[in-house]
Amino acid sequence: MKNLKEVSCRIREAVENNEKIVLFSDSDLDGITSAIMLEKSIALLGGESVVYNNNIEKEGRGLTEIAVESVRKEAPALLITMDCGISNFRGVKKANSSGFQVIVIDHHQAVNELPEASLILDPMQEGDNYPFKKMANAGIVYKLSKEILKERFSKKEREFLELTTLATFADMMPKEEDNLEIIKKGLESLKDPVNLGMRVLKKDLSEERLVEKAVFLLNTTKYLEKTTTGYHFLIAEEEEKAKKIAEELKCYYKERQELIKKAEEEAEKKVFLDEPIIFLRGSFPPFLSGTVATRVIRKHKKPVFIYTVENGYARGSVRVPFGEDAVAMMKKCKHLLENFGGHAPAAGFRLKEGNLEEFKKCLISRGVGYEPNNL
Ligand SMILES: [Mn+2]
Repeated sequence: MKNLKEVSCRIREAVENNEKIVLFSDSDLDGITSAIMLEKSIALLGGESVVYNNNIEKEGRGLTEIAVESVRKEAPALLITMDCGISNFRGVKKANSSGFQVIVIDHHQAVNELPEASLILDPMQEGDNYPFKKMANAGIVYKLSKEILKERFSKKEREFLELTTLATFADMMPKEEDNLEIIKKGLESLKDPVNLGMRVLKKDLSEERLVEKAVFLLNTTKYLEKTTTGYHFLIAEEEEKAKKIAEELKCYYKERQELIKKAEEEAEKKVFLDEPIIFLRGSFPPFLSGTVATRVIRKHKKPVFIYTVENGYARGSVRVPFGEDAVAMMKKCKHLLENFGGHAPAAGFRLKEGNLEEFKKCLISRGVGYEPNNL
């Protein structure tokens, strides 16, 4: 994998030189497990790192300029993004000028150019010849940890397999090749979990049911000061604490289910089936657009663009029918967008509110929804 050795070397060097390391990850299960594995690897080498999860509601997705403001007080430092960063051109630029050296670790598609990071670890980037491209970000960090820790990796192997398995399920990555290898071993380990949080959730569940439950409870959790309850749950070292957080997670999950139900009903009312794409504005909280879009496409099987508007900007999620490519669709109209990125089946975008109508027209006029945008 391109830059795997280089990133590993740079992290080991930072630990040796007592440099400050900031880990900035997405706040979903893939992001938090990535951050936890790298944090633990660095700790095992005798180094220290500070973890920040992306507060998407406040900062927007990824290492945005606002997110750089949140971590700015840590500069100068080595700043490592995880499960985000590959399309945060402006954020990375700002981080560079704020006293950070940036490493991007991501598994999302790069859009046109690459951010000005000192190193980029992303199997989707041009020039990466690693044959398997469909790992969760945690899968990449799993391999990186192995490279960083060398023989010491065995101490963490089981727990990291468990965490990577959770992330691979949460991100719905295909159960094949590298992923399958990890999942098999991860599920085996989850029969009697090493991770304390997972032990607390397990009770009498089978390992498969445990993963399902963990994905429900941990893929979206409450944002605290710098990190999320999901992160705290998975790093808990005392059973009482883990149990207490588990109760909070269950409560938050319930509240969220109610919000999702309402948002879904609202979206369903706004679907016009006469158009080749579903393009609609929600009045629900912005972080729900992805979940709602996933539910809408399950039902209607045509490209879905769902967005919310705040301060003159629209931010939304795209889901497309199986085998089509959401990022390729948006590339056709990228002149109207401020930012976009993601995977073929699921992506996101941001644009000026005033460009919304034009964006929709552009997509339709360039064939989106009429002809399949095949991969
Ligand atoms: Mn991910």
